[in-house]
Amino acid sequence: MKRAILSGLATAVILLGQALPAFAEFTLPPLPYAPDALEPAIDATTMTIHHDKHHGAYVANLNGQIKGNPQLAKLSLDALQGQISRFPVAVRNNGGGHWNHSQFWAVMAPVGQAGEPSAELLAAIEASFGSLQAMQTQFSQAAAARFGSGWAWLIRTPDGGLAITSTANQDNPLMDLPDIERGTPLLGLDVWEHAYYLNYQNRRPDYISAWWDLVNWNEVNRRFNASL
Ligand code: MN3
Repeated sequence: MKRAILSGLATAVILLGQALPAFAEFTLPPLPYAPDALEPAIDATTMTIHHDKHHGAYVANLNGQIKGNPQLAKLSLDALQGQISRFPVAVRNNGGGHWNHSQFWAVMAPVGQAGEPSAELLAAIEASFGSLQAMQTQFSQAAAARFGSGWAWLIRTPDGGLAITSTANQDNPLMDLPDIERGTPLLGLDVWEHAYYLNYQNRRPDYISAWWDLVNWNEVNRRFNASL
């Protein structure tokens, strides 16, 4: 009797396995801290709307593209970025939005928990920019100058150096697109108005300046080490 039940269970598991859809959906990662943890630089309402509604919509819309683009189901979010040119613009926008925001939450931390650049990262920054402050100035200028919506990035370039770049909309430096300076993102800042408008209105430079206190250098160090 017991054996029959187990056998029946095994059959059910096999049938269930066959009935499962042949794709894995993308999922919204939870914020790694409370929505108010980044105040006053970024307020809790902005964080909640940004994460739950904006990032949530990119994930839902990306999943909505799987049926029409079944090869999406076989790609990790990271791998998708490097072959984004094969896909329609809706996958580019929502797949980029999902990747970009997943990194954005991770590269921020509450003030006092943000660490500092490792000796190795600091040496690389000084080799490419002269000083940490010079890198931050160049990054802030790229973020302020990005017309309309987009992102500023510190990247590790294919030749091993570091560089500052920016991308429009939800593009990022991993994408295989002709108008993008490619590299491994170490730090990316969202300069869409939805990221700062409630608190800062049109004052994007003030948002950028306040954001530096939130940079999670422990995570940037980890991304730098992984890129070596
Ligand atoms: Mn955003």
